[in-house]
Parts: sequence; C-alpha cells; structure tokens
Amino acid sequence: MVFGKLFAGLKKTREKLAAGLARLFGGGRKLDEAFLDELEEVLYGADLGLTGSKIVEELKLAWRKREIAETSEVPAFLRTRLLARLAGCEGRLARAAHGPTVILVVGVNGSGKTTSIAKLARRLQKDGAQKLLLGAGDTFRAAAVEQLSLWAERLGIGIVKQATGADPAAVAFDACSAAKARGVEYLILDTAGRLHTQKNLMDELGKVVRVVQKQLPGAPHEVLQVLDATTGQNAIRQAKEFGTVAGVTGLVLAKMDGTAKGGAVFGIREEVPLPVKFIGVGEGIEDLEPFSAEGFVDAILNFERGSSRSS
Ligand SMILES: Nc1nc2c(ncn2[C@@H]2O[C@H](COP(=O)(O)OP(=O)(O)O)[C@@H](O)[C@H]2O)c(=O)[nH]1
Ligand SMILES: [Mg+2]
Repeated sequence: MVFGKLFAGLKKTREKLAAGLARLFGGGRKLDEAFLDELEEVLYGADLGLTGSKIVEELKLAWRKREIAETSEVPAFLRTRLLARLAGCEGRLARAAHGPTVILVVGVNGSGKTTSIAKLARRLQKDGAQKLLLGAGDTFRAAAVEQLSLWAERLGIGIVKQATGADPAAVAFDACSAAKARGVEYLILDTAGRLHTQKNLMDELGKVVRVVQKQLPGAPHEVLQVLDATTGQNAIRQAKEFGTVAGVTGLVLAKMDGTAKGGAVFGIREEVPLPVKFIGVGEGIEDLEPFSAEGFVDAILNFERGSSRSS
C-alpha cells in the first residue's frame, strides 16, 4: 500500500518529531509561552528550521486572539499549517501531448540520480507504460553507464549509451532519435553529477537541454533534481542554487529512509517554489513514492489515518 511505504520511509523523521511532541502533549500541560517555546525547539530539532519558527509565531498569534486555548487543539493547527506549505507538491509528472515524454534527471554526485531513474522507470511500468528508454548521459565514469545498463536489463527496457568520455549532448541526441523512431512513451536521461558552481559542467547541461529541445519540441517535459535528504540544510541550499540555473521543474528527495531530517522539505519550500514530486525510501527498485502532502505530514506527525482531524 502506498501509504504504508511512505509512512515506513519516514520512520526516523517521525521518531524524532513524534517523541518530542508526545513529551509535550503527554503531560496535561497548559497552553502558555513556555509550552510554545518548547514546541518551537522540538520543531527545530526535526530540521523544520524557519518553518517551525514561523508556525509557532502563527500559533502564538492565534492563542493571543483566543482562537486557540488548549494544547489539544495544537496538533490540528500544526497539521493545517504544515500542509499549507506543501501546497502544489504532488507526485504527478508532466506528459507530452504526443510523442515521447522526456525526463531529465540532474543533481550533485551521489545524490541518488541513477537509482531514482531506475525506480521511476519501474513506477511508470507499473502505471502501465509499455515503452521506456533510458539515456546514459553520465559519460564521466564507466561505472555510471554500467550501473544504468544493469538496471535497464533488470527492468527489461532499452538503453542508449556511448563510450566513457563521450559528449553527453551526443548521447541525448541519439536517445531522442531512438525514442522517436521506436515510439517510446518515456525517455529518462541520466546526467553526471555536478555543482551549480562548475560553469563548464552547467554549460554542458545547457547544451544537453538544447539538443533535447531541438529534437523534440516541448521537451524536456520534466527536469527532476535529485537531492540527498540526509544532507538536510545542504539539500536546501542545492535546491535554491541549482534550480534556477538548470530549469528544474520538480524535486526528488532521495534517501529519506536514512535520515531524521525529513523536515528539510519545508526548508526547501521556504526557499524555492519547486514542487517535491517523489521521495526515495530505500535502495530497492520499488522504493520511490509519489509525494503526497497529506501522507507526508501525517507520517511525520504520527497522525493515524482516521484520527481526530478538526480541520
Ligand atoms: N537508503 C537509500 N539509499 C539510496 C536511495 N537512493 C539512492 N540511494 C543510494 O545512494 C547511493 C548513490 O546513488 P546513485 O543513484 O548512484 O547516485 P548518483 O551519483 O546521483 O547517480 C547508492 O548507494 C544508492 O543505492 C534511497 O532512497 N534510500
Ligand atoms: Mg549516477
């Protein structure tokens, strides 16, 4: 079940946050300044950063205006305000009106790009896509092409590749031509890891995008930036700095299972208007979940489905 996997993948973040919240809400305490300050600390500890502080400010205001009087009303307030900040995030991908839908995957080294591509391909297959094609655009390392080839083989889908050191724009060109010729539904292009500060590599990425655009007008339909969720604040910075340069359309937060820093999603939303589209919850081929704001917030707050939600 979708909900189950997302919930399980957020275990570490939930444990961190829920333990603090349980302590706060467990003791039959009064809603007062001290309570609100402690709440802010708990949220801060779960990497909610600025968002946590802002929500506690909103809560203080509501409390002073007597819109809220008791601690029992706080969880629902938190939930509503957290959800509002994730508006627009959902695990849907843009599609080409006709012809291949092209998804370009970018990000820094080791963030989880190649693995996320395999998982995404698997998910598209399960959703009914018959013809997929991968493009081995990380020509920097031989191992990268091998890694993607292995996944393609396991998934039973085609891959376009060239020798190590080849121009990634040439691979993109070949991959687009093949996608058109073979009537492919989805073409997913891998890229080498790069930092937004590496000008030549960013230029190279620009060239890949231009080649794709020329081959298939309207493409790439998605440019997904993969972020390593375990890096917390660093992931937030990467989203901010990279997104503007590379025309990113959505984010994939990989390795969410390995971190208690899931709250960084909110920090990312504070900094960039990009939607979070998928989260990685493990190393296996099935471990990619479409992002759901409700699923995410309920999982980290430990709200059970059907539990009291006054909003
Ligand atoms: N636990 C966990 N590991 C992941 C996840 N996504 C990727 N990884 C691991 O992160 C490492 C780097 O992934 P890779 O896809 O090669 O990164 P790339 O350099 O960006 O292509 C590999 O060991 C992956 O198995 C995830 O969602 N959860
Ligand atoms: Mg890779």
